[in-house]
Amino acid sequence: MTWQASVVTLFPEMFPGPLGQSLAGKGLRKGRWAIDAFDIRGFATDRHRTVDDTPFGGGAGMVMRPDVVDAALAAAIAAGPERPALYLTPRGRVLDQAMVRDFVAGPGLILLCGRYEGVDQRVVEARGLLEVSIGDYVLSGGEPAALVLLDACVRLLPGVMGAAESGVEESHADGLLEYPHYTRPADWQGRAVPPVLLSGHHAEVAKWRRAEAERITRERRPDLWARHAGRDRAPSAPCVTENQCAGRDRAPSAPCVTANPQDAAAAPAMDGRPAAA
Ligand code: 6GU
Repeated sequence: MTWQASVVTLFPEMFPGPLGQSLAGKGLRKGRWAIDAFDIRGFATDRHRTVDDTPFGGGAGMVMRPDVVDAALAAAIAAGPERPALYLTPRGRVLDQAMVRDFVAGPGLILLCGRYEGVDQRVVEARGLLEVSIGDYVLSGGEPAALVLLDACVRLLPGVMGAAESGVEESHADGLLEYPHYTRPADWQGRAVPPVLLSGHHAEVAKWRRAEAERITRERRPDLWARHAGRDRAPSAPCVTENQCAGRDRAPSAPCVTANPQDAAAAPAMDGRPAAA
């Protein structure tokens, strides 16, 4: 089964965009994944093709109309009703590698991209959309965030990344940042490569890399380090879809956010990361 991404957007020509290049592009042409875009403007009903209106309560900017956005979403959901549906917004739960792994374990994703001040919140509620952010800064729309999220997912699909092992040792795979890399020349502008890497002693190399990964994580990301150090005791972040729960060897600290993503009654949409228990 092909992993299917459907993007609901006012700018369908932005897709696949950069994902048509390099390894993601090769994977796309090989059929390892597929992408289609649903043009929200195509679901407008008036002769001006209106997709937005002024916000109730006043204020700056425009809000995307619930009726138009919902019709576009309905078309994407009809094309693959078993897929989780996400709304990309800086108000969402911040994406991490565990969420990416969970998305990849499923059949694909439906990604709603907002523009202007965003989408009428009633669509998010009615469709039980999982609200996801890619970090604490503001983009002009959800489209670049959708491309980032899809890049993170697609590279983990079987047959997309070159070396199978390059998914295991990379940053965040074990909750640690990755050790630094070196190649020839062994001496460059008077800078030597760490000697252990030239020793041919595999066990020593592995030990050095592990120590470097831990040091760099401790120095740069005390938040990741605290979670890594306490990973046997503290429960990890709640899972995002049912996939992660199924593969878990212990109870999550919180229930699935989207036990059934299309069923609005199953779970409320999430606006942020819950505190670890
Ligand atoms: Cl998902 N959307 C927008 N507009 N800005 C963002 C974001 C998403 N994630 C971080 N900033």
